[in-house]
Amino acid sequence: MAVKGEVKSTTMAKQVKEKKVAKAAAPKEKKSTPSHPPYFQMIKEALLALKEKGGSSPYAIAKYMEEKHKAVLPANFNKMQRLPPLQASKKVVKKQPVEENREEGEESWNTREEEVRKKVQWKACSKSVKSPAAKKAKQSWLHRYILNRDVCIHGGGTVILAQRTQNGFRKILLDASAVIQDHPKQLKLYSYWRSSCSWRVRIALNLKGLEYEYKAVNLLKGEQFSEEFTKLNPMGYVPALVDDDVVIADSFAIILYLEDKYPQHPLLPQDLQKKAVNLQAANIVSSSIQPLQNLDVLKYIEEKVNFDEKLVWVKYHIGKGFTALEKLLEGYSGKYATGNEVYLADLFLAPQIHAAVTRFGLDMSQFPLLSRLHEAYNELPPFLAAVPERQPDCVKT
Ligand SMILES: N[C@@H](CCC(=O)N[C@@H](CS)C(=O)NCC(=O)O)C(=O)O
Repeated sequence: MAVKGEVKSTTMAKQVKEKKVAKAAAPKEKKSTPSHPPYFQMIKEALLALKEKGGSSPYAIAKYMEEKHKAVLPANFNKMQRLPPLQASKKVVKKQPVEENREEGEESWNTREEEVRKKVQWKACSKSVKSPAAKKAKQSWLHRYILNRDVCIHGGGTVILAQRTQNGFRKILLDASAVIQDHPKQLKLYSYWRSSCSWRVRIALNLKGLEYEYKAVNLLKGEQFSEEFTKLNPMGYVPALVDDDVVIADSFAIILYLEDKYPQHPLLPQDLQKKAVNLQAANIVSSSIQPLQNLDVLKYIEEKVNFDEKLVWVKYHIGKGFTALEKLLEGYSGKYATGNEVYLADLFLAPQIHAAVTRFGLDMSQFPLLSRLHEAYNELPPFLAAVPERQPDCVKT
């Protein structure tokens, strides 16, 4: 028989145990990730948009960031300082022979930035230097943001962009292409050269000036069904995009994600009607044409009916969609689908028209508007760089 004390201690032990179990079972609170683009990205965006020679002031940059990203910036986004807290580099920055590192078209540090560099006292920002003066310099006016090879230096009232090299730093011209070229390749695109869905995403990445690593998935070899790829997209379709720890499959979802995260070169117009037309046109292609010409559908028709029937099928469905698109875009088109700016509809139309012409031999004479757009797309570098023939996995037949 248990005595009273024993019962009590058993009950307490039971309670503690239950508490522990409940704690372990409770879902862990997810670490919230900021909904705004990384600070470095926003600073770059501001510098590119402001286009001030020699860099822009932290105030101007922060003002731009605030105007552009007001809705998503944290409530404590400091109005005075307006930049995130100091993050000191762990690396010792050596004084570098700048001329040796200079590439054609680049300015060296021997201009105004050389003075800034001297003032900044590079060694002061290294963790190995602990003098009070160094600490003061670090805390009061030196902010550095290091992201792979890039560094943004905020010192002496000016913010400039520089590139980290083996020997130290060098300035990058504040020219869109130079800076964008230098963007780290954190993005990976799983793509197939001839896939029109991958192609749309390639255009979006090019328009937004985002570098990416091309990961070829050979659809003819069935690589889309591999264990590795189906972890990214259980549907076994390309494209899939990996952006750090974010994985997205489906071209529409990927493009809208890129649009939110990388706002440069907006793909949707402000005008609501025009925006809706862009979404409608994109959807005609992505849900009423492309799925009907997909590899597995065509294989099925070939097997169940015959080889010739698949072309008849494809032409019928492309023609139906194109007829609707001609009518839809009639009142909106300019040089491009919905005016004189490239928007979402163009990203979906370009690969679809190209496939209709080159792969399926569709008679385009019934579609004058789309034929005109096809020609216009063939003159745009971000579109041309995305064509199948220019992809690393292209197979010449
Ligand atoms: N809705 C998806 C469709 C993706 C899709 O159909 N991809 C095609 C290439 S464009 C594919 O991977 N086909 C492989 C197959 O049919 O086995 C998207 O837009 O990404």
